[in-house]
Amino acid sequence: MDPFVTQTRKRIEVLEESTHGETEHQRKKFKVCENEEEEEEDTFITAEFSHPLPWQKIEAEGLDCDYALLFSKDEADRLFKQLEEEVEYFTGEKAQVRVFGKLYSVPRKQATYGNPGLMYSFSGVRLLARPWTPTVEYIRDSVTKATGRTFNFVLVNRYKDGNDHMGEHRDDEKELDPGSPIASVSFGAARDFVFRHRDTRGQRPRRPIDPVKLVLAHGSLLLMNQPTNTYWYHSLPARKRILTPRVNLTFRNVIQDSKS
Ligand SMILES: O=C(O)CCC(=O)C(=O)O
Repeated sequence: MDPFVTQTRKRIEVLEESTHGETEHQRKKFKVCENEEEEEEDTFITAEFSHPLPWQKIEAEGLDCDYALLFSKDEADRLFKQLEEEVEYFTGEKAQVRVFGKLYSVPRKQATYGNPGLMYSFSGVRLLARPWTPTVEYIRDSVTKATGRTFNFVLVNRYKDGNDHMGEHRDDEKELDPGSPIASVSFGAARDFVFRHRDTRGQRPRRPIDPVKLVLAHGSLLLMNQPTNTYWYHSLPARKRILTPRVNLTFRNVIQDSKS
Protein backbone atom coordinates (compact mmCIF):
# COMPACT_ATOMS: atom_id res chain seq x y z
CA MET A 1 0.00 0.00 0.00
CA ASP A 2 1.34 3.38 -0.96
CA PRO A 3 2.31 5.69 1.95
CA PHE A 4 -0.27 8.21 0.79
CA VAL A 5 -3.04 5.90 1.88
CA THR A 6 -1.48 4.77 5.13
CA GLN A 7 -1.99 8.02 6.97
CA THR A 8 -3.53 7.89 10.41
CA ARG A 9 -7.09 9.19 10.58
CA LYS A 10 -9.31 8.61 13.62
CA ARG A 11 -12.68 8.51 11.96
CA ILE A 12 -14.03 8.33 8.49
CA GLU A 13 -17.62 8.12 7.46
CA VAL A 14 -18.59 5.64 4.83
CA LEU A 15 -21.71 3.74 4.04
CA GLU A 16 -21.80 1.25 1.29
CA GLU A 17 -24.81 -0.54 -0.04
CA SER A 18 -24.29 -4.07 -1.26
CA THR A 19 -26.80 -6.23 -3.03
CA HIS A 20 -25.09 -9.55 -2.38
CA GLY A 21 -22.47 -11.38 -0.38
CA GLU A 22 -22.80 -9.35 2.84
CA THR A 23 -21.75 -10.66 6.22
CA GLU A 24 -23.94 -9.90 9.23
CA HIS A 25 -21.35 -7.36 10.40
CA GLN A 26 -21.39 -5.61 7.04
CA ARG A 27 -25.17 -5.62 6.88
CA LYS A 28 -25.31 -3.62 10.11
CA LYS A 29 -23.35 -0.89 8.34
CA PHE A 30 -25.67 -0.82 5.31
CA LYS A 31 -28.97 0.96 5.04
CA VAL A 32 -31.33 1.30 2.14
CA CYS A 33 -32.04 4.71 0.64
CA GLU A 34 -35.81 5.09 0.51
CA ASN A 35 -35.96 8.46 -1.19
CA GLU A 36 -32.83 10.13 -2.50
CA GLU A 37 -34.34 13.58 -2.66
CA GLU A 38 -34.79 13.76 1.12
CA GLU A 39 -32.24 14.59 3.76
CA GLU A 40 -31.05 11.25 5.05
CA GLU A 41 -28.63 11.95 7.82
CA ASP A 42 -29.54 8.78 9.72
CA THR A 43 -28.68 6.44 6.90
CA PHE A 44 -25.00 7.37 6.81
CA ILE A 45 -23.04 5.47 9.39
CA THR A 46 -19.61 6.14 10.84
CA ALA A 47 -16.96 3.42 10.72
CA GLU A 48 -13.71 3.43 12.66
CA PHE A 49 -10.39 2.62 11.02
CA SER A 50 -6.92 2.50 12.51
CA HIS A 51 -3.44 2.94 11.05
CA PRO A 52 -2.59 1.76 8.39
CA LEU A 53 -5.74 2.75 6.57
CA PRO A 54 -6.78 0.20 3.94
CA TRP A 55 -8.59 0.73 0.70
CA GLN A 56 -12.26 -0.11 0.97
CA LYS A 57 -13.73 -2.09 -1.92
CA ILE A 58 -17.25 -1.00 -2.80
CA GLU A 59 -19.01 -3.45 -5.08
CA ALA A 60 -22.47 -4.12 -6.41
CA GLU A 61 -23.76 -5.52 -9.68
CA GLY A 62 -21.77 -3.65 -12.38
CA LEU A 63 -20.28 -1.30 -9.77
CA ASP A 64 -16.63 -1.43 -8.79
CA CYS A 65 -15.12 1.36 -6.66
CA ASP A 66 -12.20 1.76 -4.25
CA TYR A 67 -12.23 4.29 -1.42
CA ALA A 68 -9.41 5.50 0.81
CA LEU A 69 -8.22 8.52 2.72
CA LEU A 70 -5.45 9.83 0.51
CA PHE A 71 -4.28 12.75 2.67
CA SER A 72 -3.83 13.29 6.40
CA LYS A 73 -6.09 15.95 7.95
CA ASP A 74 -3.24 18.48 8.08
CA GLU A 75 -2.28 17.94 4.47
CA ALA A 76 -5.89 17.98 3.33
CA ASP A 77 -6.39 21.30 5.20
CA ARG A 78 -3.33 22.76 3.47
CA LEU A 79 -4.33 21.55 0.00
CA PHE A 80 -7.90 22.78 0.44
CA LYS A 81 -6.62 26.26 1.36
CA GLN A 82 -4.26 26.29 -1.63
CA LEU A 83 -7.04 25.19 -3.99
CA GLU A 84 -9.24 27.99 -2.70
CA GLU A 85 -6.48 30.45 -3.63
CA GLU A 86 -5.42 28.90 -6.96
CA VAL A 87 -8.43 27.53 -8.81
CA GLU A 88 -10.07 29.92 -11.28
CA TYR A 89 -13.70 28.96 -11.82
CA PHE A 90 -15.63 29.61 -15.02
CA THR A 91 -18.04 32.47 -15.20
CA GLY A 92 -20.64 33.59 -17.75
CA GLU A 93 -21.70 31.13 -20.48
CA LYS A 94 -19.05 28.63 -19.45
CA ALA A 95 -20.67 28.39 -16.02
CA GLN A 96 -23.92 27.22 -17.61
CA VAL A 97 -25.32 23.95 -18.98
CA ARG A 98 -27.59 23.51 -21.97
CA VAL A 99 -30.73 21.43 -21.38
CA PHE A 100 -33.08 20.99 -24.37
CA GLY A 101 -31.43 24.02 -25.99
CA LYS A 102 -31.86 26.32 -22.98
CA LEU A 103 -28.96 27.57 -20.81
CA TYR A 104 -29.11 27.19 -17.02
CA SER A 105 -26.59 28.23 -14.35
CA VAL A 106 -25.00 25.24 -12.66
CA PRO A 107 -25.67 25.00 -8.90
CA ARG A 108 -21.92 25.04 -8.10
CA LYS A 109 -18.72 26.47 -9.63
CA GLN A 110 -16.61 24.57 -12.16
CA ALA A 111 -13.09 24.69 -13.58
CA THR A 112 -11.05 22.40 -15.85
CA TYR A 113 -7.31 21.79 -15.95
CA GLY A 114 -5.23 19.40 -18.01
CA ASN A 115 -2.66 18.75 -20.68
CA PRO A 116 -2.33 21.43 -23.40
CA GLY A 117 -5.22 21.68 -25.85
CA LEU A 118 -7.56 19.14 -24.25
CA MET A 119 -11.27 19.88 -24.57
CA TYR A 120 -14.10 18.22 -22.69
CA SER A 121 -17.80 18.56 -23.51
CA PHE A 122 -20.65 17.82 -21.17
CA SER A 123 -24.20 19.08 -20.76
CA GLY A 124 -23.88 21.08 -23.98
CA VAL A 125 -20.80 23.03 -22.84
CA ARG A 126 -17.33 22.65 -24.35
CA LEU A 127 -14.52 23.47 -21.92
CA LEU A 128 -10.84 23.93 -22.71
CA ALA A 129 -8.41 22.71 -20.04
CA ARG A 130 -6.30 25.40 -18.40
CA PRO A 131 -2.65 24.49 -17.65
CA TRP A 132 -2.22 22.46 -14.42
CA THR A 133 -1.72 24.59 -11.30
CA PRO A 134 0.98 23.44 -8.83
CA THR A 135 -1.58 22.21 -6.28
CA VAL A 136 -3.82 20.43 -8.79
CA GLU A 137 -0.72 18.81 -10.29
CA TYR A 138 0.45 17.71 -6.81
CA ILE A 139 -2.94 16.12 -6.09
CA ARG A 140 -2.93 14.43 -9.53
CA ASP A 141 0.54 12.99 -8.86
CA SER A 142 -0.54 11.81 -5.39
CA VAL A 143 -3.45 9.93 -7.00
CA THR A 144 -1.03 8.40 -9.51
CA LYS A 145 1.32 7.25 -6.73
CA ALA A 146 -1.58 5.69 -4.83
CA THR A 147 -3.24 3.99 -7.79
CA GLY A 148 -0.62 3.49 -10.50
CA ARG A 149 -2.93 5.36 -12.90
CA THR A 150 -2.11 8.53 -14.83
CA PHE A 151 -4.63 11.24 -15.76
CA ASN A 152 -4.54 14.05 -18.35
CA PHE A 153 -7.56 16.13 -17.29
CA VAL A 154 -9.47 17.21 -14.19
CA LEU A 155 -12.89 18.74 -13.62
CA VAL A 156 -12.99 20.78 -10.41
CA ASN A 157 -16.36 21.40 -8.74
CA ARG A 158 -16.82 23.83 -5.86
CA TYR A 159 -19.93 23.63 -3.66
CA LYS A 160 -20.21 26.75 -1.50
CA ASP A 161 -22.54 24.94 0.95
CA GLY A 162 -25.18 22.17 1.02
CA ASN A 163 -27.45 24.04 -1.38
CA ASP A 164 -24.95 23.53 -4.17
CA HIS A 165 -25.22 20.07 -5.65
CA MET A 166 -24.80 17.90 -8.75
CA GLY A 167 -27.66 16.02 -10.39
CA GLU A 168 -27.70 12.38 -11.40
CA HIS A 169 -25.44 11.59 -14.35
CA ARG A 170 -22.90 9.12 -15.68
CA ASP A 171 -19.40 10.14 -16.70
CA ASP A 172 -19.72 8.32 -20.01
CA GLU A 173 -18.96 11.05 -22.56
CA LYS A 174 -17.39 9.83 -25.79
CA GLU A 175 -14.23 11.90 -25.14
CA LEU A 176 -13.42 9.84 -22.05
CA ASP A 177 -11.11 6.83 -22.34
CA PRO A 178 -13.49 3.97 -21.48
CA GLY A 179 -10.67 1.85 -20.04
CA SER A 180 -9.61 4.45 -17.48
CA PRO A 181 -11.05 4.81 -13.99
CA ILE A 182 -12.22 8.21 -12.76
CA ALA A 183 -10.49 9.36 -9.57
CA SER A 184 -12.55 11.67 -7.35
CA VAL A 185 -10.69 13.58 -4.61
CA SER A 186 -12.66 15.61 -2.05
CA PHE A 187 -11.75 18.46 0.30
CA GLY A 188 -13.83 20.39 2.82
CA ALA A 189 -17.33 19.49 3.98
CA ALA A 190 -18.08 15.75 3.93
CA ARG A 191 -20.96 15.21 1.51
CA ASP A 192 -23.33 12.36 0.69
CA PHE A 193 -22.70 10.71 -2.69
CA VAL A 194 -25.30 8.38 -4.20
CA PHE A 195 -25.04 5.78 -6.97
CA ARG A 196 -28.25 4.59 -8.64
CA HIS A 197 -28.44 1.70 -11.13
CA ARG A 198 -29.77 2.65 -14.56
CA ASP A 199 -32.43 -0.11 -14.39
CA THR A 200 -34.04 1.58 -11.37
CA ARG A 201 -34.61 4.96 -13.02
CA GLY A 202 -37.62 6.39 -14.77
CA GLN A 203 -41.38 6.04 -14.31
CA ARG A 204 -41.25 2.29 -14.75
CA PRO A 205 -38.04 0.87 -13.28
CA ARG A 206 -37.06 -2.43 -14.91
CA ARG A 207 -36.11 -4.02 -11.56
CA PRO A 208 -35.40 -3.04 -7.96
CA ILE A 209 -31.72 -2.60 -7.07
CA ASP A 210 -30.61 -0.84 -3.89
CA PRO A 211 -28.73 2.42 -4.35
CA VAL A 212 -25.16 2.65 -3.05
CA LYS A 213 -24.52 5.57 -0.72
CA LEU A 214 -21.22 6.94 0.53
CA VAL A 215 -20.01 9.90 2.53
CA LEU A 216 -16.97 11.43 0.81
CA ALA A 217 -14.65 12.69 3.54
CA HIS A 218 -12.10 15.55 3.59
CA GLY A 219 -8.93 14.26 1.89
CA SER A 220 -10.57 11.14 0.47
CA LEU A 221 -10.15 9.41 -2.88
CA LEU A 222 -12.94 7.46 -4.59
CA LEU A 223 -11.80 5.46 -7.60
CA MET A 224 -14.65 4.65 -9.98
CA ASN A 225 -13.49 1.67 -12.02
CA GLN A 226 -15.05 0.26 -15.16
CA PRO A 227 -17.83 -0.68 -15.74
CA THR A 228 -19.35 1.51 -12.97
CA ASN A 229 -20.15 4.45 -15.23
CA THR A 230 -21.88 2.20 -17.77
CA TYR A 231 -24.51 0.90 -15.35
CA TRP A 232 -24.66 3.39 -12.47
CA TYR A 233 -25.61 7.06 -12.33
CA HIS A 234 -24.16 9.16 -9.50
CA SER A 235 -25.16 12.40 -7.82
CA LEU A 236 -24.20 14.75 -5.01
CA PRO A 237 -27.59 15.63 -3.50
CA ALA A 238 -28.36 18.97 -1.85
CA ARG A 239 -28.02 18.83 1.95
CA LYS A 240 -29.29 22.00 3.62
CA ARG A 241 -27.61 21.23 6.95
CA ILE A 242 -24.15 21.61 5.32
CA LEU A 243 -23.00 25.20 5.81
CA THR A 244 -19.37 25.01 4.69
CA PRO A 245 -17.71 24.64 1.26
CA ARG A 246 -16.39 21.58 -0.49
CA VAL A 247 -14.09 21.19 -3.48
CA ASN A 248 -14.06 18.00 -5.54
CA LEU A 249 -11.61 17.07 -8.30
CA THR A 250 -12.46 14.28 -10.75
CA PHE A 251 -9.33 13.20 -12.61
CA ARG A 252 -10.04 11.67 -15.99
CA ASN A 253 -8.43 10.60 -19.25
CA VAL A 254 -9.69 12.55 -22.24
CA ILE A 255 -8.88 10.90 -25.56
CA GLN A 256 -6.21 13.05 -27.23
CA ASP A 257 -8.01 13.01 -30.60
CA SER A 258 -10.73 15.15 -29.08
CA LYS A 259 -8.34 18.15 -29.15
CA SER A 260 -9.87 21.02 -31.08
O1 LIG B 1 -18.53 16.49 -6.32
C1 LIG B 1 -18.65 15.29 -6.47
O2 LIG B 1 -18.27 14.45 -5.67
C2 LIG B 1 -19.30 14.79 -7.75
C3 LIG B 1 -18.50 15.12 -8.96
C4 LIG B 1 -19.03 14.43 -10.17
O3 LIG B 1 -19.98 13.70 -10.13
C5 LIG B 1 -18.38 14.66 -11.45
O4 LIG B 1 -17.43 15.46 -11.53
O5 LIG B 1 -18.81 14.02 -12.43
